[in-house]
Amino acid sequence: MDIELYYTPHTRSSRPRWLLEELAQPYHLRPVELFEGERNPVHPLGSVPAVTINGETLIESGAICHWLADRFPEKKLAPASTDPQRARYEQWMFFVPGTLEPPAFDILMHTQILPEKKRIAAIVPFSTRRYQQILRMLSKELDHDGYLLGEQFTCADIMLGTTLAWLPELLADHPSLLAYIQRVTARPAYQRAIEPVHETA
Ligand SMILES: N[C@@H](CCC(=O)N[C@@H](CS)C(=O)NCC(=O)O)C(=O)O
Repeated sequence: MDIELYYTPHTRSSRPRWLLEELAQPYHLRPVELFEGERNPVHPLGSVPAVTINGETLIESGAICHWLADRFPEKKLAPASTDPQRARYEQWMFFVPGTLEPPAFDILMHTQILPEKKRIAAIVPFSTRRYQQILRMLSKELDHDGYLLGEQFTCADIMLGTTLAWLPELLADHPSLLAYIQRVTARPAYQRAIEPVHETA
């Protein structure tokens, strides 16, 4: 399988890069200098990430991860469709982009990313309340030494771990989430996935 990942560090493209490292699947990194104004040439909106797999382009970090994790069942990063854990896996794969991301993204946009004069201050307390409500729920869910599905680390942990890392300062009151983040980011595949980008042939 020939995989090219269009990638900008510190964006949602960390998700497929981390997954590809967990899968030990060779891939070519195609750096996109998004923060310098470059657009992603293979994404219809110019965004990252995108992958091309044997020449076919796929966008949406969640869809890319979901699809890739299923392609390599022997790596156990996604329960099989017949596995009783599959329903919970799907729940978390959709929970992250559907429920956790929106308030986190609004906080980031209106405190860090948008130019100051474009930020809307009133959004921040509203989204912070919602985000903290979700973090309290996740803290209970992860009040143990494992992962979202228990002992088995899965692609859902990549979706969650990358998103919680956007706003580390908001995890301060949630020791179980701090411990979880430390646990998942200590993984060798994560460490490889944050290495500086070198375009590959
Ligand atoms: N839902 C999409 C969001 C893609 C997205 O908005 N990516 C951001 C970086 S995290 C981006 O490229 N922003 C610049 C742009 O879209 O112009 C995904 O998960 O892949």
